[in-house]
Amino acid sequence: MFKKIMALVAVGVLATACGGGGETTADGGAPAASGGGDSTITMGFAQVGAESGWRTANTKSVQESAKAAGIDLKFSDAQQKQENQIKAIRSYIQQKVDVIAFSPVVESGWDTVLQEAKAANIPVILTDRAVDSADKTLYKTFLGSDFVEEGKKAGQWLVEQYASETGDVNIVELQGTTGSAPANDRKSGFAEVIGADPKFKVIASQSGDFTRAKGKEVMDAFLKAHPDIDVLYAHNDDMGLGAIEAIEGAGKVPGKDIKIITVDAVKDGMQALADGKINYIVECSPLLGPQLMDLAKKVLAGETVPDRVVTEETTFTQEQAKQALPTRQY
Ligand code: GZL
Ligand code: ZN
Repeated sequence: MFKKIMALVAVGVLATACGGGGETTADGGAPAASGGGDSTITMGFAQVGAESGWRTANTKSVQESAKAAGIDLKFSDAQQKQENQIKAIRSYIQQKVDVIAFSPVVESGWDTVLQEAKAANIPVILTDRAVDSADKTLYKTFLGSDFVEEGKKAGQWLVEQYASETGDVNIVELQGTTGSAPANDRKSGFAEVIGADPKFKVIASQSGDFTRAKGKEVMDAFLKAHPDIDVLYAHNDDMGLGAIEAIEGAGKVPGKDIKIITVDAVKDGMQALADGKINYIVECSPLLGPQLMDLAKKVLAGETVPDRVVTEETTFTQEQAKQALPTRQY
């Protein structure tokens, strides 16, 4: 929409300038494009799904920010399926949106559709998760957290908590969606930090697909196979909350018998942290909407934007959660 207007304006100006044909409006501007268009930017956003509290908060941030920025948002939910996201991106290309933004559910398999967007001269902005495309011209910028850093922060807390421990520390890990950037990177960052001390043993590690249901199911299996679990590292709060149900179902006390570290810091996670059922949460902010809309306007105005915009985020102990809860935005 936005691009067509600009083209019309150009034609309009040319027409008046060289006195050629092409009717113009009274003020000499070009006639408004069909469909009563104005200079509104149209953005196509292909969301992962609605798998977690984080995702719901992220969707809300994108939708509210588009409205506040006067950007016309087309929005799709892919139910965590890559083929649905690709279909959505293709439909945005057909609709000739001005800009496409999305959070790639997994890292690989995007080059073809991103080349189609490039060929259609529609800029793409990555938000939240990254792609592994070698061709960096396929997108304008990547706005999101540093997931390796998040994994390291989780590992760092564990190293500090068990500094005086001489025996083995048996860890089970609930990974995020297989193949997703947050799962790959939170795993590697954590492993790098705890790898410094052989007492830390990851005795089981499996995907819970970022959902509560799957987190509970996999934790049930871990508990049956391992009576000796000391720590759970879950790649998001939702899987941690599902695991808490499994731990309590096994007659153990979450936060005491089994220490729990999660990532996100959504409201339900922070409540469990304040209640002592989780021991530490590494924040991953879903509030990417305002920065996304700002980046889209800059890209469409032809301004250069940084290749990478890393979101600001922190960590929470049980005490800090009690302080932060009352004013938590998500
Ligand atoms: C991280 C995001 C992850 C969250 C999960 O930025 O992609 O996906 O950590 C969400 O809660 O499902
Ligand atoms: Zn065991």
